[in-house]
Amino acid sequence: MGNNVKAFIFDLDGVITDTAEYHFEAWQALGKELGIEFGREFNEQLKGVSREESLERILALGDGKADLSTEEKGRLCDQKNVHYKKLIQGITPDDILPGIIPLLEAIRKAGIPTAIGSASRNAPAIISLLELDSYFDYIVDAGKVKAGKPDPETFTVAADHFDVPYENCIGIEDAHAGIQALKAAGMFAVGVGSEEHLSEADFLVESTTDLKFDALVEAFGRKE
Ligand code: B16
Ligand code: MG
Repeated sequence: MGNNVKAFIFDLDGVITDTAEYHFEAWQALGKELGIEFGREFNEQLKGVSREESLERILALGDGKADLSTEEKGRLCDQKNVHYKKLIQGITPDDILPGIIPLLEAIRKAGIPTAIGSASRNAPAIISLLELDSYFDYIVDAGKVKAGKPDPETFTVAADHFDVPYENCIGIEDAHAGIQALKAAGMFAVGVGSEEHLSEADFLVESTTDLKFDALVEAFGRKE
């Protein structure tokens, strides 16, 4: 089983661990300073998109704030990241989402390579805090790509690293922008979350607990 699956590529935030909550807290704090308030529904739009694009979307909510200089925007991104890095310091292996370790073990047993495809420049640090380094053969973060999700580059760079065809890759994502990136790459897109946000996924599960190796490979096989 799984003969034609040549790589598994995992999004980080929302799939391996729930750092979205920390991103939300840090962006909300920055927003408050700028007089821009937003809640969880708006935060959905920040999932999977880059730090810079997240700031643009927040500023667009505020009165004329989108006109800030590039330097000022860079400073605000740095400020958010300093806060975010403080918040993630407490991450431990207990923060790995349910179902992920059994899935990674099954993939290892099948001898299929694994990568992280994340928009976060903090991805390598988070994988280390989770003590998952030995489960991933390669990490693609924002520092390795020119265009972030929904552009396919985050995922194609990972497949190219393993020298495997895109159509033989399974990608797992929790964000709309991430599913779009996987589809644009021609990969099999597994969504974790609600139909409302991830309707374009090839295979949808409600939570990471439902990410079972056999079910994923079988769904991939049905699509072929
Ligand atoms: P950083 P993912 C994404 O991670 C987050 O979902 C998104 O909210 C964040 O803005 C982006 O990383 C950049 O993160 O500021 O740490 O570089 O879902 O692609 O793993
Ligand atoms: Mg994500």
